[in-house]
Amino acid sequence: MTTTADRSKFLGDFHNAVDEFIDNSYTRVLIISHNDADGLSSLHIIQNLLYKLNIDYDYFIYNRSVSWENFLAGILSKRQSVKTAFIFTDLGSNLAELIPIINARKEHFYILDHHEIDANFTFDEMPENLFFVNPTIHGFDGLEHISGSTLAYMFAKQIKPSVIKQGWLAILGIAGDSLKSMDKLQSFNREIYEELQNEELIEDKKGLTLFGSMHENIKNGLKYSILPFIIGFGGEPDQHITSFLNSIKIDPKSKVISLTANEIKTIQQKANIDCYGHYALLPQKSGLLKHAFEHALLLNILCFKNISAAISIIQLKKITRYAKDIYFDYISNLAVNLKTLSNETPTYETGKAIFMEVGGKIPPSNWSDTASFSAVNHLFNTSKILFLGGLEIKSGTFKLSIRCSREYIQEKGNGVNTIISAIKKELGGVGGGHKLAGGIRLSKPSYERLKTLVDAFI
Ligand SMILES: [Mn+2]
Repeated sequence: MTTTADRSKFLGDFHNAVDEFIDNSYTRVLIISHNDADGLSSLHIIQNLLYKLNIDYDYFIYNRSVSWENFLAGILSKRQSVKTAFIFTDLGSNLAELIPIINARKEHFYILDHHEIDANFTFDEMPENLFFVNPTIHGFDGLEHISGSTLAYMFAKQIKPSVIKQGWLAILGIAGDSLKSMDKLQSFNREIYEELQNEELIEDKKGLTLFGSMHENIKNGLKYSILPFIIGFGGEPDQHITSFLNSIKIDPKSKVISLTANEIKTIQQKANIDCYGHYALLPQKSGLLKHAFEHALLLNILCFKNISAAISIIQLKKITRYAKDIYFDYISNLAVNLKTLSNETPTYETGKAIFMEVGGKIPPSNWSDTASFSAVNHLFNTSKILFLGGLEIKSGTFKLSIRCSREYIQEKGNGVNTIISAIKKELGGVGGGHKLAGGIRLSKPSYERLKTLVDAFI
């Protein structure tokens, strides 16, 4: 990827958007952002910029549950003013849908996104009032090279250098989107990570990485780590983990981040795990919120449960009781679900696909996240596509979460979204997704046909 990325073309788009934004001296800006940790971090960065510039602003969160047309219908006012601008962060690359809307407006639109554009879109008809900045069209990887919040941060800092103080927000976005240890960051993500580290706005540490539970003691760390999920410890009873730790003379109550180099070595050897790497701490926060990965995960969880709690918690130094309970509920359920899944054999398996029917074993509301983290943790054969789900009683349809690993994409190319389109064309159903993850609902007869035809769609 790095070899094909065209940095100067991307920076051309970027500086053009920055210059336009400065030259137009807008009086009002509407921010539209995505409902996840990366989106909320981007939102806060842009809000901070506008506050510093003394520009009046408002924001809206888009969760993709309605079309862009329906969503924007409630936001675009009858009165159009060239003194108003829209800034989209961490979303807005559905250009086939958005361009006709933007074409009909007078306001300027800035789209700062790192999601891939629609496969069949061609760039010949860009509206004059659209400033589209998306590094993926110039060959950058939207996960490893640049997050939505990294792009928002670069934009804001270019306009107002003092935005650097809010750079820690970009690290939240990176941690939430990339699901990797910080030593794996590349390109712009790496550059801003090092910049913020040098400015002491974040702290980089290395050690045992039990993401999801870095703020915990080692007993809970092994039990509730979701990245990696540790088979044999994850979701297992306390007693089992405690006696293991006692047998290797490690205090189960030791904090994960306080383990000595020798203790880490012993744990890795005796538990047969390989999880050592870099992680980021936010020096101005405490407890769970001090840990960038866990903070980001909390935002992602809250985005689905209580979006206003998610938006307000970014501002807090210390987690609320309410948020802490939700986080613990989530992580303990996920660990148990991943344990259940890792003990299951596929319900049905073909040359290219694995079907896991988990109805009655994992609650339907957890299917999607269980599927995602089983993919990230390679809990199923990574050369195949995972279809996880079952009959949803309330709708009477089969609900499937479809996942593949990044390794699969690198080797085989066809992503989940392409597979879903092929299934819908042949068997009907509703659904969609992106390269690595998506979902579909099918009638019972269609689901049965899918099981026999699946290899033809992949
Ligand atoms: Mn993002």
